[in-house]
Amino acid sequence: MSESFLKELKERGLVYQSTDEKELSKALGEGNIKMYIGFDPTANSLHVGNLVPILLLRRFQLAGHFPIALVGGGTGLIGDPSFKDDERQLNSIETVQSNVLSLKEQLARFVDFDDKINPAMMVNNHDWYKDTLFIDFLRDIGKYFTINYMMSKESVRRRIETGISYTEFAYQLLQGYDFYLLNEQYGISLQVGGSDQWGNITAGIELLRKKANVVGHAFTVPLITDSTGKKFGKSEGNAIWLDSQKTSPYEFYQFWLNTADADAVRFLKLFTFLTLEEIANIEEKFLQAPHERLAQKTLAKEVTIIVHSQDAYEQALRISGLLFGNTDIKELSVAEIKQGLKDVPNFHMLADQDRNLVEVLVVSGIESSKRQAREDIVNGAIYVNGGRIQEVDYILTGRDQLNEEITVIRRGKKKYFLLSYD
Ligand code: 629
Repeated sequence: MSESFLKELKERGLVYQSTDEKELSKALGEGNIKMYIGFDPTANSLHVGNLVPILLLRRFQLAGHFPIALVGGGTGLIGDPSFKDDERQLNSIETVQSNVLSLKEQLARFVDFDDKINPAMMVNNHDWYKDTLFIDFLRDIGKYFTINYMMSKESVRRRIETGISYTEFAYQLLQGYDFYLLNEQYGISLQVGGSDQWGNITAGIELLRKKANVVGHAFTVPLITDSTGKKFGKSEGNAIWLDSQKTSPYEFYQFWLNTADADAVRFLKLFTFLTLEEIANIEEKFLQAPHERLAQKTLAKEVTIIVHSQDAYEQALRISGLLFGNTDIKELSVAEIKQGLKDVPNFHMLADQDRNLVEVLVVSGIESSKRQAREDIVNGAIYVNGGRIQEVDYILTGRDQLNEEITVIRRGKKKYFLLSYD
């Protein structure tokens, strides 16, 4: 079953580099392997760029192994130089501590700590670094690493020109020591990370071999890019966060729905728990009718449910339905309407002024002339907050202001406009 687990991970595109594959496969075969993935608290939320490793924790648990999520409360105070062009600004201790709490809460949603057979675990490397003496660390750990070895890491090499502080240079030793310590304390023998983590992970393998005479295992997952080669995980320059306060479930859903045809099936394998067989079925239908976007819709649905909830998915669907005329505005709260209409033309109005609808339609640019506005009203093409208005001298007043914040104007079936009040 374990050999088939590794095989499945590979078929899903989840294995990029690895230590000796026979050894790895054997270790998985012996069953119940303990593996870990680390996340540094550099922000107060994880983002979709972390999602493949996060879901891997769950894949391991589902396959009967023990996943351990490490939150880097210690390493987060230092800053990983891997694939960063510039030295990082140090975060304050308070910021790191508060980020640790947020990350712990988020990670906890993806694994089960109470499983009777193979429970997950969470550790924080600040728990051991807060008591580690510098002199001890240099004597006990530093001695195992030559400068040549440390400088050969890609994360260091690419910074030779621009500069790297001793602090960030030392980062690989910390991650190396984590692996060593977790092996000693809990028997963790496998570390997984993104391909940017290979240098740090192999530092741990090296330490395990030299200091404990233990063969550690590791593999990396590929860094995800989309078919245009663009870095994955941003929408209009903004990161897509897992925290619903930072990226609403609706925005989150839309991000996945907008996946290019060329990426959608690959993403189903990377980001969902659908079986490869189920994905093959979806692919077949998708290739026959790409315009129906079955792959994107399934992807957006599955990932929104995994990261948020079934309710959040249904809410996202309802909000999405607004623009396409499938959802009645009355089914939505003002907050939901604002999300769904955040990209439609928005016209600012003074709150305490009653205004003639025809006039508003013209000054806001919804209609090109008063004559056209009147004609559309009479023909029943103008809706205020979902209700058709057919009186040409209708006056917009306070009662048309939802929550005293907005009025939704619709022209025809799908053309939306927002009036918002200052
Ligand atoms: C101590 C710290 C460890 C093991 C790992 C770490 C964190 C690691 C790191 N990881 C990235 C992060 O925290 O910086 N040094 O943002 C991030 N990771 C997930 C994937 C990644 C990686 O959390 O590995 O490749 C991208 O998703 O960049 O003992």
